[in-house]
Amino acid sequence: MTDVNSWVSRLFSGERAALGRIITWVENDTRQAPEVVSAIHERLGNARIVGFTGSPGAGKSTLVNAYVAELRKRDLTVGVVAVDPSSPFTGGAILGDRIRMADHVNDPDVFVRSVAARGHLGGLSLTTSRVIDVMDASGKDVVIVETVGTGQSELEIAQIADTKVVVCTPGFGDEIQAEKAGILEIADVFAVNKSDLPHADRTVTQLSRMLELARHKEWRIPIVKTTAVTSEGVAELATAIDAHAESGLAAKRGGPLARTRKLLATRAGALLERWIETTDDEEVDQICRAVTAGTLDFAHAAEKVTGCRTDRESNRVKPSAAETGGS
Ligand SMILES: Nc1nc2c(ncn2[C@@H]2O[C@H](COP(=O)(O)OP(=O)(O)OP(=O)(O)O)[C@@H](O)[C@H]2O)c(=O)[nH]1
Ligand SMILES: [Mg+2]
Repeated sequence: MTDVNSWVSRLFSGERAALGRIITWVENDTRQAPEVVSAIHERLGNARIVGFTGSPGAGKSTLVNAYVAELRKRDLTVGVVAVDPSSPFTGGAILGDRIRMADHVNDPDVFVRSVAARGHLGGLSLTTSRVIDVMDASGKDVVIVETVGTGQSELEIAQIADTKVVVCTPGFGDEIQAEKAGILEIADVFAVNKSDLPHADRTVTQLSRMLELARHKEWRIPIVKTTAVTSEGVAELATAIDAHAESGLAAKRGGPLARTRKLLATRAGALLERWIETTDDEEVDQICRAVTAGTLDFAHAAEKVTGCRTDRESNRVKPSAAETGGS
């Protein structure tokens, strides 16, 4: 048995030291990492992956800490991945996260790990996904991913989760900003945290109005009021997460294959973006000229350039095998 294999079998038997070591390998993309990936892939898909995202300081870590306690009451084992896309260092924010998870440091069935940017250019979501996989393979029942902020890379990471909890605070709904649109899109469950502060009910009302306008129809997004510091509402939050996870939607859109697909889509999109920006291709030039001149709209131009079209009926994107021609 190779060194990697022996560590992987220790991982499968739930050994904490193996979990820590193997996460370090995949995180740093060491020479052992590819072997780990293929050794664990058949053990994936058993953990429930729950993402917590939201504005800085909304109380995500405090809420995760309380949610972990709730899961432990149900005798479920838990892995927590705290992602910090902004910091290449294990700095202040991460240290804060560690302290707020302190309730569980002596619990052998809770494993908390921070993942920082650490020079993985554009690869933080891949690293996060791998760390999730390792926790999944180690037999954790639930893996929680906390991402800070609401930027593009944070949203990308948040989307790896099977069930996405968006954490906001009273006042969130007072003004609709563009950056909130993205967060509204990804939410499966809303937590209005710091509900001990004034105006929590008003925020719930505003949010439910916003969500009525959103296109989610197959799943009614629950809005749960929580006070993470006292654990009030956290049992209800856990119930709402369960309901989503068991609705079949999480199964349909989640799991290890869906994570891979999401990451692949992002990378393919980035390639296409670079090609369109830099190519000398005559057809791309023509399409740009037509859009600039107002004779072609962006939606159709994008379809032409990618060779994909959106079926108006089903809203599904398909490769346009038969070009109908004309602009
Ligand atoms: N009043 C009140 N304060 C809370 C509540 N939950 C968290 N806080 C406080 O809000 C502050 C931020 O909490 P964190 O859990 O670190 O928030 P976070 O969203 O993880 O922060 P970042 O990871 O830095 O984005 C801390 O001082 C918490 O004690 C709550 O329910 N009510
Ligand atoms: Mg935090």
